[in-house]
Amino acid sequence: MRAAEEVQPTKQRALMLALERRGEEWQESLEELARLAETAGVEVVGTVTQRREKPDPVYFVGKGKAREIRQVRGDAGADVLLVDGELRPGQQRNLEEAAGMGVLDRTGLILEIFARRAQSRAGKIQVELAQLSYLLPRLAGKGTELSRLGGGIGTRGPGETKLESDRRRVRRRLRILQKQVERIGKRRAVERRHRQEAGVPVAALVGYTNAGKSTLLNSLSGAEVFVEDLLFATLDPIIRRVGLADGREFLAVDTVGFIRNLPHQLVAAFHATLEEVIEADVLVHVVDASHPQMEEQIDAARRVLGDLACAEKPTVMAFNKCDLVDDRARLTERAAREAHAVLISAATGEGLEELLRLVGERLEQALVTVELVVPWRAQHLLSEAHDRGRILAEEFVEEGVALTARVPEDVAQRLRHAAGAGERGGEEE
Ligand SMILES: Nc1nc2c(ncn2[C@@H]2O[C@H](COP(=O)(O)OP(=O)(O)OP(=O)(O)O)[C@@H](O)[C@H]2O)c(=O)[nH]1
Ligand SMILES: [Mg+2]
Repeated sequence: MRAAEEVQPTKQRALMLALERRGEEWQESLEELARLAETAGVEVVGTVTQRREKPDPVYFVGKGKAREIRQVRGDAGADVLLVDGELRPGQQRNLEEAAGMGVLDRTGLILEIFARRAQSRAGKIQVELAQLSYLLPRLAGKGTELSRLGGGIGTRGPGETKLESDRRRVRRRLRILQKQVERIGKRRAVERRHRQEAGVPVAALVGYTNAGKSTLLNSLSGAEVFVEDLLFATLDPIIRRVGLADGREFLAVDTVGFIRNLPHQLVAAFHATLEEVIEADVLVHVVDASHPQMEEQIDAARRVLGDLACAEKPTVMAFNKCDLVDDRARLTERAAREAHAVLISAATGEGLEELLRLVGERLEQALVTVELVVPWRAQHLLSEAHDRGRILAEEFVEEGVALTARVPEDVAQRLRHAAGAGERGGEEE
């Protein structure tokens, strides 16, 4: 009996639990949780909700409701409870106790998905770091077992005996992982520096998960990037060279998708990956225009960009999947509300020329690398470079300041002019 079960593992069955909060879009959030469950390979067999404004500090929902879940669980044959929200470690334990089943909150579920998707060494290290930072405060009382990640999701843990040694092990492992992530960050920084010195600008494809970023990268560059109709298909940054109509080139970076309330453990652990976005010259914000929650997804992506201090970067909005949209007029109107926007279909190729034209335009306003000596009498340009660009290196030399910086094109021109004038020993400005 048992052996047969293990050979043919049945799909895990989940109950979802959410609070019906007034004015908050809890239904959309719940739909997204269902999508996340599907991505994690879990079948949703029922939903329990409770109308209340604030989570109960002990059980997340009321105690009565928590007991009710135990009943529903039996009827539906569910083995894991997915909570649409963030549980404090204590709430998670109490709810597990009351409901009599494994409990996973939204962050825990997203971490499970990331763990399954991570392919590269760097991706795996970053996911493990995020998972352990999430797990550490939960290793108390009847917590969740470390090894549960290998088995089904939300499996219940072993009890108290191993706890102290578990905690020590986790802390030690966390330190090692943090060092490794630092190294990844440094290596990527060096690679970026080389790209910048080569003078090829970078456009990062950003946006909500499943918007079509990887499909777009494929159509733009002919690359074969993993595309799937699931959330978080891409975890590692992928970089491809793309040509513009006028012969210029840029590098397109495809990276991890965003989501509403992206867990902060993930943002922290994936900093080395998100750095590709932070350091890009231009952003292409890819939007799934066929999605009923398009506006919420745009907002969610913008919030993440804000967290990364990228809200002010030159951006092109690409309203993708327009082949699936019936009301073109309405979408065109919506796009017109953005300063730089275009309707595209990464699948059919529609609008891609216009997209490239816009990206080219935005790249001109983006930063370029200069490496020169700013003569002493042109020091006012230095403060402008500080204000409007990014200083990569600065060193005092006899003739002035040896500067390597990324600055807007107009500042670059004046810097070059001043440096050139310095070389000729001219006095003109
Ligand atoms: N009809 C249509 N489908 C598209 C288009 N672009 C992407 N898709 C589909 O949308 C799904 C998601 O596409 P991906 O390119 O994997 O999306 P992504 O933004 O890279 O997703 P993550 O890596 O998970 O963040 C796939 O099934 C694609 O085939 C489009 O223009 N039209
Ligand atoms: Mg992708």
